[in-house]
Amino acid sequence: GFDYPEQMNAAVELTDRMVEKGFGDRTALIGNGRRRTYKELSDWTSRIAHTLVEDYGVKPGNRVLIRSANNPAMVACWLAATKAGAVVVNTMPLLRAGELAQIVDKAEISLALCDTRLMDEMLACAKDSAFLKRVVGFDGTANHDAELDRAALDKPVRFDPVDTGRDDVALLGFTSGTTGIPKATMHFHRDLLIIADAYAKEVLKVTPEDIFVGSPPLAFTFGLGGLAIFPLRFGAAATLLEQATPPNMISIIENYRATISFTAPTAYKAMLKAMDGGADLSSLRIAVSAGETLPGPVFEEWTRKTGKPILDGIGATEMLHIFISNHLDDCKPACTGKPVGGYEAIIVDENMNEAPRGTVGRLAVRGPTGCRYMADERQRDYVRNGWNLTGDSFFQDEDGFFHFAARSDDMIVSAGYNIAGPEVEAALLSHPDVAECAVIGVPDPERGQIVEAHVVPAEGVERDARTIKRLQDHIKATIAPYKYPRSIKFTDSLPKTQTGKIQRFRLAAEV
Ligand code: 3SK
Repeated sequence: GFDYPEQMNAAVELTDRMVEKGFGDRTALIGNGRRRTYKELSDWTSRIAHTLVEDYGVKPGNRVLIRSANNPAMVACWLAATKAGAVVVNTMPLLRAGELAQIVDKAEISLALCDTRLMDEMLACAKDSAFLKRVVGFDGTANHDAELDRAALDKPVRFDPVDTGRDDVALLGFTSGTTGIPKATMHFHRDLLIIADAYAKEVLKVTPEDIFVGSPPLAFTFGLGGLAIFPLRFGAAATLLEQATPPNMISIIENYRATISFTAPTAYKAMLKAMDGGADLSSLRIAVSAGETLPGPVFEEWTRKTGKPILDGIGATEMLHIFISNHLDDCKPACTGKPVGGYEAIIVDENMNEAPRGTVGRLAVRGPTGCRYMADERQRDYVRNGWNLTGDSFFQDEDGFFHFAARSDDMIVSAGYNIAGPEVEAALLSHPDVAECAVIGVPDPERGQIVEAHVVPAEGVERDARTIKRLQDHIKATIAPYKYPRSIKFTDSLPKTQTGKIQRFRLAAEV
């Protein structure tokens, strides 16, 4: 089990406690051209916590929104608000006023901390808000030159812990999923530590020598865990990139000799290409992939070139982080792995009966970090007997490994055949003409649905009938021929959520 004192605060554990444990002089965060030690982070977050309480009247349980790209100041604001006992909602920098307003209303946000470079949409959201009373700017660069920074400057570096308990809500994770309607899940102080003490300890085996790099926004719990909680829990260092493009990640890996990366399959594909051009990724000891299922060809090429596997995993905002993962010493290609210690996963049919091994069904998970929706009706529909019903179809093989089949709504039924769109996508991605793709089902008078592929071609590839024929032949030769896309459309880019998930429903709606 995961045993924490009844009275505890996750942010104190990740900052002040790390200084007490002797990590004070070690690097905690690297970003915007600066390094900050654990002692500096502890002092910084205490000063901001004082400011939140004394200048802005934050009380335990108040909801505080943070709006920023990934940078050390965002981490400091999140930790400080958590230290002050607030319930934090981290938000993506690309959200517009209307999207922010949905979150503000749902979470009843009273205070927003916003990088001054991102103020316009935040202020537009605040203008007509019934809840949001105050927006305070912070400097996301290293200059400390904004209202919050100035107010924090002369505050004490010691902050006496407020009265938070291990089962008090510390974080609201918002998920737009692929439907676009935001829903909030509640996470306790203890949950923030459990994801480190479960997944990060067991799978990543983090040591203080590790240096983390990655692309997921801190506003997505995948990023908050991978780029803040995991490094800070073990005295390691996190590098934070406001623009986490593959070239930027590569230069961080090369310059800082980063050891653990968190990103999605598309970025690993781009990194593989960069390796051909001489990029040195040899410092990486673990590459974590999640958010989208990892295509077999990307796994195989990575393993061939680096001698190490990419560890595919599946997580959910509802569960806070990854709950099924491949392990370094127990890893199968083209599959998602086995449940992380403390979590259970089963495959169920529509009546919640457990499906036999090898049968595709809905993935259900339960574990110590979820799932608690803020709206009761979702809890009733998506959480049954403590099992969180995910939106994914999986099957479990005879060795206990879980294999992704499709998002439950990505299953295409064509002429009576069940076709998993992602399987066709993986086959397309194994062809050098394809840079990115998404496969959907479109209505067809004869077959009910046909498979349609939207393809971003690789550089220099003609968008013509010959390429279409080449790709169709490739699919027929790679997987069961009935799965081949009868329609292939070329596009410059695919619609994605801000966390990088392809929004197939948008392609389907356009069709
Ligand atoms: O797989 C995901 O989408 C995910 C969601 C939240 C946290 C972590 C992960 C990997």
